[in-house]
Amino acid sequence: MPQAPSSGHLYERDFLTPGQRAELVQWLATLHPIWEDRFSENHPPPPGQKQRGLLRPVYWLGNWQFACLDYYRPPHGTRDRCVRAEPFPAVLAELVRAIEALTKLELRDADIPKGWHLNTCLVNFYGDRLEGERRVDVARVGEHKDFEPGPVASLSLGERALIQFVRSQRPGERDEVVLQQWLEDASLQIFGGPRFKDQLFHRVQRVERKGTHRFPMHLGDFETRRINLTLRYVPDQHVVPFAQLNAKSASDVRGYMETLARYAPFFARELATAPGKG
Ligand SMILES: O=C(O)CCC(=O)C(=O)O
Repeated sequence: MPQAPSSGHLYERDFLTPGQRAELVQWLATLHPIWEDRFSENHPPPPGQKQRGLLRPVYWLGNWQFACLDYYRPPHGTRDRCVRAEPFPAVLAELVRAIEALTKLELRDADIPKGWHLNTCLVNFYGDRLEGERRVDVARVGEHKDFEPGPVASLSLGERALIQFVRSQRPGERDEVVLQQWLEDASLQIFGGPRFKDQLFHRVQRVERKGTHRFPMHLGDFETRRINLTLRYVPDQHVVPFAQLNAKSASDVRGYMETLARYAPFFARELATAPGKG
């Protein structure tokens, strides 16, 4: 049964049936996730910051929010940020319908914006990166907010992860942990409302290393022990085909699109219809 339904945070263990889980894992194994840099030529680091890679490989469905385009940040950062991407596979589309229905049942109407539907999926891969001879655990995410409007749902696969919702304190003081939750294999978490979306930050503090889960991904040396799918809503008018992206942003992400197109015909078609092809 869902916990704490009225608080804006809901956690359901064993949300996925073994059949759904197996189908999801089988589909995930066909993906070729990419490593993105945080900044780019036309979106350089702000003063005092340096170029850096994301800690984990990612894959997006519905629309791709390239890190160098700085993600979707309404009200001002909505244009040229969400690039049309592949649709959800059937198994995920069916889960999304159930998750949307559950969200509408359990969260307050006031916390669900008009037109809200889960049309965006970020797939995060957590594990160890090989640096020379050394395995480096990069299975964590620093505190941040998800700026897409309305509730966010997240499906977890693999080793347990500790997610914390925190309140920022003054510089030099430790953040206050307001709620923490272990996210187990096959579980669903939904959070929404002003407290969880606007006031608190969230972070993945660590991912267990029990050795019970390993996912065979197309990720070379990277050893994946957890996969998380976060489902979000971007108003459809803010999702643009690559061909309609402004010239500077298109130039910044063309290389990623070309890498994706090696394995996903969808991206090859998007590139083929874009100005400056070939
Ligand atoms: O991996 C998770 O459980 C959460 C990921 C996350 O915070 C995000 O994608 O914004």
